[in-house]
Amino acid sequence: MAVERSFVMVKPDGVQRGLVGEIISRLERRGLKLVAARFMAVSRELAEKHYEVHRGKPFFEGLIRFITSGPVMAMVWEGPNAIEVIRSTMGTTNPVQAGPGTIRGDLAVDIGRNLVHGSDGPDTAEKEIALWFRPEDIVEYGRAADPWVVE
Ligand code: DAT
Ligand code: MG
Repeated sequence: MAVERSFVMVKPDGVQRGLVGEIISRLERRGLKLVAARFMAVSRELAEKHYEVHRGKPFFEGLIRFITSGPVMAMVWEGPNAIEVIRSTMGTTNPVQAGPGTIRGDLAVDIGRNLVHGSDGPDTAEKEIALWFRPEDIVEYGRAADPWVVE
């Protein structure tokens, strides 16, 4: 069981709809640990770097406009297998297919307004965390409940 870190962002639709607390709460209740957070406006430059892999796709321009359209809650979450745990908590990219009980399956209906980002693998997690945070922004700490979350 590998302890991992994942970059998670509540996108502008989540902020505008008042779902920041709901999304954080779901990750907290899962047992994951918040180790960095930054409520911020996103520049076009940062958005394009973050979504570089999608450059050239038909939805790229709309995606960049959306992500820069309002503030986001950028975070780093830590835990055993955090990357996969967060992806499954989020649900599939298209909320139409996302299962009930997932963030996107419960709270979203449109692929272009799917509320939340989570890193899709260890390499992207490392890159995204370095893009959005400085090393000193990550807080290392223990929680009394940790032994009740992980054996
Ligand atoms: P995910 O956010 O689940 O990692 P992704 O990396 O494939 O999904 O795409 C990034 C975002 O781009 C996604 O959250 C929503 C948007 N997107 C992806 N595919 C799209 C499509 N076919 N039409 C519109 N938006 C799309
Ligand atoms: Mg992705």
